[in-house]
Amino acid sequence: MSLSNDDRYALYHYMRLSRAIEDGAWALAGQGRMVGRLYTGHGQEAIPVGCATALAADDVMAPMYRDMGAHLVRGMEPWEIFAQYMGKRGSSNAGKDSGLHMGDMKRGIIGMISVLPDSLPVAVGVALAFRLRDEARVAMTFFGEGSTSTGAWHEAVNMAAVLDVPLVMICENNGWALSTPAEREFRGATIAERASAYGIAGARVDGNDVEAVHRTAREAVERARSGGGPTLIECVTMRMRGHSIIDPAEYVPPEQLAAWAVRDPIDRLRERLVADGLWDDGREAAMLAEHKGIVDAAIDRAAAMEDPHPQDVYEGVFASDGQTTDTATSDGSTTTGAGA
Ligand SMILES: Cc1ncc(C[n+]2csc(CCOP(=O)(O)OP(=O)(O)O)c2C)c(N)n1
Ligand SMILES: [Mg+2]
Repeated sequence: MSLSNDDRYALYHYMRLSRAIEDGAWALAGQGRMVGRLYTGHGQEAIPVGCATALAADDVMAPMYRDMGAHLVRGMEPWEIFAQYMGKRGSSNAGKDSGLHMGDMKRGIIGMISVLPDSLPVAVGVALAFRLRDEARVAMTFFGEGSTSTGAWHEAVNMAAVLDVPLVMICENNGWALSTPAEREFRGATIAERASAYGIAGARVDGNDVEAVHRTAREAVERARSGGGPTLIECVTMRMRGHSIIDPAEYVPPEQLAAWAVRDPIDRLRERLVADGLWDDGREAAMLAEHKGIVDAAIDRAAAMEDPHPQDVYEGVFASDGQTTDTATSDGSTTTGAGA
């Protein structure tokens, strides 16, 4: 399965833009203009980009808080990401959550669920719906290696396997779950080897090699779409910054960071493109300038948006399908009636 030059440029563009947005957001946080926390995807960009580009337009994806590139691939605009970061009224969840805990069903993106790894059982349900409706569609979801030690993870993988649903499960093994190193999270050598215990396909891939990630994800998406069932893919990578912006991550050994710094996924693809005669300093400078313009314009547009209104705090929170529900009011009392 070979990638065209345009495919490779697109992988490079999405990884670079993702990092430019994160750097812009980091600077914004330093100016006190962010609402809530900022999580990092720095060094892990190959995984969301390589995987999301393997999906078709009507497939559905449930990303996690490090997967900015996956949102971009699905068409989320940078200004929408900054509107979310700034907690604006017109953002994905109207200022009610922060970070990349955002989604857009029109683009097939299920918003991140904070309780880990609960996006996974939801994705199993989405994939099951596709199978029951006889639709040739695929669901994909992402989780860290830390979440694979929870009961919900094992139940969901088992259910996906037994029901043989069209699902691709991406584990981003970045070596750490907050301050807990991988060797204190599980005993087996790999996450991928668990696939055979559940009777499904599994693969382990260098998570900092975007082309390898993409090829592995594409095979899994094709397997799922053609009735071959779920796949568990372990992408081996490293979290290069703290868990979130408030975490200095002093617990990470500097030599571990140094060993991974030379395997940066963006640098690696650029070096390959240069070696193949497809990239040079001029193209690099033009892309950096283009991305700076995109990020600056996105921040300005988001900053000019309206802030949420306190009276809207319950909007979009309760059922609105006409069913009778208990509806909390802004003064804290409860009314019973048609949902708001
Ligand atoms: C059930 C549950 N327990 C704890 C947390 C708090 N928490 C948020 S992120 C995180 C670390 C997750 O590590 P991992 O799954 O490896 O993902 P990573 O952050 O490394 O990408 C924890 C413990 C949570 N969100 N949900
Ligand atoms: Mg982790």
